[in-house]
Amino acid sequence: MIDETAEQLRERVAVELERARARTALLTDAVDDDDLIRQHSPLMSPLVWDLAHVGNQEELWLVRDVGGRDPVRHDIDELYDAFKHVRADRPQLPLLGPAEARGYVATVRDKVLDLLGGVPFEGRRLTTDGFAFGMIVQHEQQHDETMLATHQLRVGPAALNAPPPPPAGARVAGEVLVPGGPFTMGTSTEAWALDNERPAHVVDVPAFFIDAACVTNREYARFIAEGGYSQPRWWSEDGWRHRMEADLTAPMHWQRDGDGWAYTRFGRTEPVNPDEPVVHVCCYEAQAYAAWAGKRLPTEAEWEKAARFDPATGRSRRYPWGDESPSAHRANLGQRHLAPAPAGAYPDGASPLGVHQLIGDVWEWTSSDFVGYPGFAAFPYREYSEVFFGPKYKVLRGGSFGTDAAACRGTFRNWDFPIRRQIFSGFRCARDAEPV
Ligand code: AVJ
Ligand code: FE
Repeated sequence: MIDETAEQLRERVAVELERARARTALLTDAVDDDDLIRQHSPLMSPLVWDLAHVGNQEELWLVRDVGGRDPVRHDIDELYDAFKHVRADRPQLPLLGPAEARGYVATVRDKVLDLLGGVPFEGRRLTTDGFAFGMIVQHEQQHDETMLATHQLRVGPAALNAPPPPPAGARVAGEVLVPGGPFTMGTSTEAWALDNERPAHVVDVPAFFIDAACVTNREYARFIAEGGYSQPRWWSEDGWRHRMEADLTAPMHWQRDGDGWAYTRFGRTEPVNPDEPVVHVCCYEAQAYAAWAGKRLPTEAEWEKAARFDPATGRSRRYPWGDESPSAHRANLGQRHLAPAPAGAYPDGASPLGVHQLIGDVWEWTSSDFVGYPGFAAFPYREYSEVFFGPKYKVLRGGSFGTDAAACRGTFRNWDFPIRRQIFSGFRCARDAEPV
């Protein structure tokens, strides 16, 4: 924000911190103490771990590093270091209890709001443009999405409520041709962009077709009905091995319901909505579907070109619709709804070429490994992104209904193991354009 004064930046930081905390409170106050302490799946931490971890990260980064103040709880750093204990082991740790954890995060936050007034938003790269604060806002929002995924895995009566997403309001084409040629991928100017989104660099992407919408439940159910899960020819070697080992037969949370399908969402069982994008599929399932459909997953560069390239100017935009930050009529973000919206529900969020809902609804698997861009520099520490670089992780793009706008933009990169499907993951397909 070029014309923002330090005072306006302080105000924006305070608002964003408060918005993240209100969401954390919503997710952790929705269930009782037993539910906060319990592990709902070995894939996830107990909610009370996420809560105190969010506070601990804020203490390390803002209270100690930026503020130079004394530790609040030096003794708990090890417990909440994500690299020290895998998620499955976290319930056995001597964690802070719910009341203690709430008190801890509140104490840390008070100190942060106190020191915010004296931070010079210039000079050190950590404080320029409020980066360290932006990183903490995004960190809390990312853990809020993780906690939302824990809610989805939790068994028991519904604890969360939200109005349904909007219905389809526009017709969406099948595929869109993205012209070949160079475009600018990544960013060097987005103030709160994380290290893995940097630097901006030119990539030459040959012409390709990309689906204008994500693959729907209707389409995915056809893949199942036509034997998609029993024919190894559609699957990669690793994918087929995983499909057999894990006995995959349908997206996570789907159950047979007469001739059709039902799913349980946040504690409510309902028929699968054929018009919604499929969600809770792993990368191997996405790859198999794409092969069955005669297509493939987009590469990460293709996804970003479809999302950011403006053919009229040749410029890369911040979002498919332009440079303005997301709002409720552009994208299904921020847990305003507890489901992805059908294709055509956000015509104001489409790209200039007519690709819909790239931002929000479901994270989209790409075929790309998570690696650093040319000129990558780890910041502020290697453990944020760099230690994950390599062929083990695949990139997901675009954010889901559970991703906050603060942690989502055209350049934002998420990553996970290709077997993971407890996240809000779906996909769209792409294919090479015939050479002319
Ligand atoms: C970017 C979602 C893969 O949750 O592991 C949270 C974000 N990093 N705390 C994750 C993150 C440190 C990260 N993902
Ligand atoms: Fe974290």
